Amino acid sequence: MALFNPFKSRKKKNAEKAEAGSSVVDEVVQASASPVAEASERVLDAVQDVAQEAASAVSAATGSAAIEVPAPEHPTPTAVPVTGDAPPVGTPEETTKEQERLVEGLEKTRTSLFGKLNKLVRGKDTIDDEVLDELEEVLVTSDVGVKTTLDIIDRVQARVAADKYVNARELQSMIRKEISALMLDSVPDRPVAFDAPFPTKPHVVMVVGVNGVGKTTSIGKLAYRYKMAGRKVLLGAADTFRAAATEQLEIWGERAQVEVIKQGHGADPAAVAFDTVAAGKTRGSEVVLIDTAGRLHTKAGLMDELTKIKRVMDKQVDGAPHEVLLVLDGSTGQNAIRQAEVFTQSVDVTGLILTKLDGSAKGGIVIGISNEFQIPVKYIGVGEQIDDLQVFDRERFVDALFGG
Ligand SMILES: Nc1nc2c(ncn2[C@@H]2O[C@H](COP(=O)(O)OP(=O)(O)OP(=O)(O)O)[C@@H](O)[C@H]2O)c(=O)[nH]1
Ligand SMILES: [Mg+2]
Repeated sequence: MALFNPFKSRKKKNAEKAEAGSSVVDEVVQASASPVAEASERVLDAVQDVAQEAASAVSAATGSAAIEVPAPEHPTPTAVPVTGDAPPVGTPEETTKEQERLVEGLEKTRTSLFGKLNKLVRGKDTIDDEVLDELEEVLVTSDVGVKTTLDIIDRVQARVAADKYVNARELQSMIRKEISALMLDSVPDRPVAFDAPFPTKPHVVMVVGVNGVGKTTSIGKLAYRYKMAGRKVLLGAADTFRAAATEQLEIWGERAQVEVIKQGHGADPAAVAFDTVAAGKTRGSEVVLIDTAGRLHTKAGLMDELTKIKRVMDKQVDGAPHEVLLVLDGSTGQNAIRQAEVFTQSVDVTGLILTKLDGSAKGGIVIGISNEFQIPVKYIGVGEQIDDLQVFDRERFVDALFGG
């Protein structure tokens, strides 16, 4: 496997840095602008352009607004199982079950990361430049992300400089502490607990992301969790582009036993969002969750549409949407980071949902993404069932990642 390692040897790098005053980050930027990276980016863009144009042509032919590429595959509504044996929300039994699911889901990431870390410290007594170079490679290739890797290395290096007696065997517990410290917590205005009070009624949440990442599924799971916590929830079917998107949300609404406001295929998504927030107000809903069509992060027009949807909701309820949750498919590694980059530039993303962590070896992405974009990871998806969404808890996550 060709590893992405933008780093040179630490000694060489430090010498060059002193000489030219260049920074490690500069090197990384240059490395990512290499001909290979550029070429692969062009291929990706070209594929996306072709897909987008095809979607536009279909939309033009059908007379609907050309807004998005339909997701390749979708679950047949009855295919998603609902567990009947879920322990009651918020109980110790539920906490244990959630931790087990997380440990299970992160197994591949844990095995891979551990394997690399163990290999790294084997036969070494001290943390020297060579160990730090290898640690950089381990973290970058575990999808932790370049910026966060550098942050972790800097902190480890500072500790080593301050305490000469730190040895290589302690490296794992140091990394564990640093990882936990780097991840952000959610702010009180946007609580993660399903029974926590909101400052505004209704509390409006818009869910965005590229195609097929798990937006609608996550909304269904969120609705269920809020409902189980005794909250009054309303869903808005503002994905009016993809055929059967409304029906898919309605099925989740039935499962979670919450109502869905819809207008149907081809309607203006901003109008649906407006109606939903208005209905939420008159019905006394506490939480309003707005589903949106999957959109390619590279298309400015589609990103502008989100701004319009946001604007109309604010006319109904001050400050709405109070949260914009960006859903990222955790199994796509660096591609998810690229999506986050563009979405955060266009929309004011307030929180992240990382889905499909079950069975993925790329769980390391969770570590870097919150630090890289300074946005908290709020929820994680660990399966397709209705109770497979967890509030993100960094301690619990690090425990599941390192064991113990
Ligand atoms: N294994 C697993 N699958 C998931 C998870 N979340 C969503 N999925 C699956 O991902 C697929 C796409 O989910 P959707 O919720 O339809 O995705 P979407 O982002 O709404 O898609 P579009 O509306 O087309 O943009 C479905 O098959 C889901 O069951 C998860 O946490 N784990
Ligand atoms: Mg959807």
